This record gives sequence, C-alpha cells and structure tokens, in this order.
Amino acid sequence: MGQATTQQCLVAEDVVREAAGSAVNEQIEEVELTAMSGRGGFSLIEILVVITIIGLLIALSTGAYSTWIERGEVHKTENIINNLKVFAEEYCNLTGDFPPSTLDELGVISRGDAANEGVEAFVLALYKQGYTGPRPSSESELINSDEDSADRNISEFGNPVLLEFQDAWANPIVYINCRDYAKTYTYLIEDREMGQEFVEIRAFKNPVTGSYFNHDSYQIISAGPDGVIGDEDDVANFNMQQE
Ligand SMILES: [Ca+2]
Ligand SMILES: [Ca+2]
Ligand SMILES: [Ca+2]
Repeated sequence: MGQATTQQCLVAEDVVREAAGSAVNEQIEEVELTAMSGRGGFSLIEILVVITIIGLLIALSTGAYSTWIERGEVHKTENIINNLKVFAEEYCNLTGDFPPSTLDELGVISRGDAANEGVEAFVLALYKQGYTGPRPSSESELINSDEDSADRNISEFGNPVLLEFQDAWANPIVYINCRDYAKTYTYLIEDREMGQEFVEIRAFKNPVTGSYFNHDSYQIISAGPDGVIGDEDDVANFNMQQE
C-alpha cells in the first residue's frame, strides 16, 4: 500500500511537470509571436532616415572621387609641363635660343585662324625637319583643337597640320617665348562653364614686382581644371599666385 502510494505520487509529479512544461512553452511561443508582430515592418520615418543616410554617403563618396580624379589630372599636367621645360631647355642648348612662339619665325603662315600660335610654333620647332633634340615620342600627345594647318609642310609629320601640346583636360597649353611677352595671343580653350571659346592671353606679370614671370626665358601655362586662364587653379612653369 505504501509502495503503491509512492508510485502514484511519482506519476502525479510527472503529470504536473509535463503540464507545467507545456504551459511555459506556450508562454515562450506567445512572447515570440508578440515580439515578431512588434517588428513587423519599418515606419516611414525609419525608411526616410535610411534613405537620407545612403544619399549622404553617396554624395560624400562622389565628391571625394571627383577631388581624387582632379588631383590626378593636375599632377599629370604638372608632369607634362615639366617635360615641356626639358624640351625647351634642350632646344636652347642645341640652337642657342628657346623655341619660338610665332609661326612667322619658322617661316610658315596658318591657313586657318590665328589661334594657339605660340604652342603651335613650339611643336613645329621640335618637329622641324632636321631637328634632333628631345620631344614627345608619340603624336598621340598632341592635338589640333582649332583644326588648322600651315601653308606648307616643314615638320616631320608628313603634313602641314599645326598641332598643339595638350593638358589633362584636352586644352592646348599656352607657350610664350620672352621675346613675345608684349604680344596678345588668342587661344581656343574649353571652359568648364562656357564651353569652347576664343580667349585673349598675354604673358603674366608678378603683381608685386610688376615684371614678367620668367622674364628672360618663357612661360608655359595650362588653364587647369576650370578651363579659365589666369586664376588660382592654373598650372604653369612659375608660381601664378606669387605675391
Ligand atoms: Ca592655329
Ligand atoms: Ca592648331
Ligand atoms: Ca584656371
């Protein structure tokens, strides 16, 4: 009788435990369902905040990318101008003078406009038939932005096309021999805001001393990223911002 009672108690205890366990499980499931129903979707404000953050991240990365690209283009133009300085100095060593910046000195006349004359004379002098000094190894570094040609061929190109050195933004680079610092040149340059247009250019003077930069040699100037000559983003063989 005592043994039977003990067994009955054990069975009753199992039943209670089972019942209690089932009740706890039901409660857990209920809590989970409640939690799931609580995050059933994002509110409109949450979505707007996420979109705004993503937009800001895209804007920041695009701006940083543009700055990085522009810095690379400025660096490339500085290298081009450094190379042009080497060509001009070697030309002087071989001929006793820096390259001319008028076609007249080379004995040719432009059949087109009078634009880009200084740099066209520089290119023509380096590729003049019989000249053996250093110069760009490939014609691909040259452009003819004003699409003109000379009245005759004196270059090694096999045609009379009047080519120009170009900067990283595919604009002709200005070149002026010190003999022509008082001359007004016309260049066809692509302005980032206004598009391609003819602009008048003269050699630059130091605003403090009043004398020309590089007064006894030459000036080489790129309009820089904005395509406007004479402002702070220009790249030149002298410090344009010197005061
Ligand atoms: Ca021209
Ligand atoms: Ca030309
Ligand atoms: Ca500029």
